[in-house]
Amino acid sequence: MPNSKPHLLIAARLPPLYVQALHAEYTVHDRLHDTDPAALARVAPEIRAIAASGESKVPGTLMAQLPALKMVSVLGVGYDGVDVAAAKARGVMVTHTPDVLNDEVADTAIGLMLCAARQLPAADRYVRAGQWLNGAMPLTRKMSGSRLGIVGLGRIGKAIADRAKAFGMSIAYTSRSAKADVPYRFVANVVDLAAQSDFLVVITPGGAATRKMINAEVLQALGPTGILVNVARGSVVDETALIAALKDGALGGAGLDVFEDEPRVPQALMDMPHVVLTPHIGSATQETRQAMSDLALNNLKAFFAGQAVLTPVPELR
Ligand code: 8YV
Repeated sequence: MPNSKPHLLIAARLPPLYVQALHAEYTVHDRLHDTDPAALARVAPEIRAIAASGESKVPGTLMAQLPALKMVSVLGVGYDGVDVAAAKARGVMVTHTPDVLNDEVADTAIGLMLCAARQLPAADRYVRAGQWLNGAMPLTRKMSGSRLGIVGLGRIGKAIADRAKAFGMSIAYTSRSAKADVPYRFVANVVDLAAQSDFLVVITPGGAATRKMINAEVLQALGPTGILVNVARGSVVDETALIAALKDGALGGAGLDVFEDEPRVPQALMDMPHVVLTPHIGSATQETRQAMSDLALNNLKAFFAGQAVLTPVPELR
């Protein structure tokens, strides 16, 4: 019997639990565009869908190589790597996985704030290295009761604010416009927000509109005791300016889950013991990746059954 499973291209490294589920329903071509363009050219006329991650690049040039492409399913809330305008022009649907990861990414942001303020990773290293025997570790900074600035008050930003309330933090935010439905203080300008914050947490979408939004001026405003946390996209922060600010003490510290050129992290950041670094794990728990995988699969399933997809990206709603 001929293989009747629809052909699908995986655009980037995806979590194994999702890849396994994809194999059950589709004829999967894993990253052929990167590893074997000639093989991709042979199967290109068959490929009807792309499975991508939040970090994947799905440019218009890739879509143009796939004449039967009708659907891009992103495992992630962010889809800044997908050329949505090109997809729209070709009649290609794009879906993502909002909401199911709000708690996880918000938990990660709070974890990075605590780790950077209280220096928990350094404290762990202190004990393991036997340094406690020589005396107490240097004092750190208090998080409870301090001032939080949130850059981007979307679904995840609000989940971060909910948690910060329990820490007695005063909460302000910046976004394209003030939100009517929140009790937090709106600050129109990100430099002003930074100047009024002890912690600046970045959770705004990536892409051209926010590229290097957190620049030298913002970091300067956050100041020598300020802490920057980025759980959005590396592209939102000017990494060169960040390294310079951390080096010369213009900025107090940072907790970073995302970087400009993942998985490559600048050596200068790795050499700073007071900076907390994690490998883009904002949504990376068994439970949340399962929920994201289920939603991404259900979007594909609905599409191939001729039904409305569950979570199209806003531009294609
Ligand atoms: C990744 C993310 O998508 O949701 C996003 O936008 O950045 C992450 O959750 C995740 O790494 C899946 O690949």
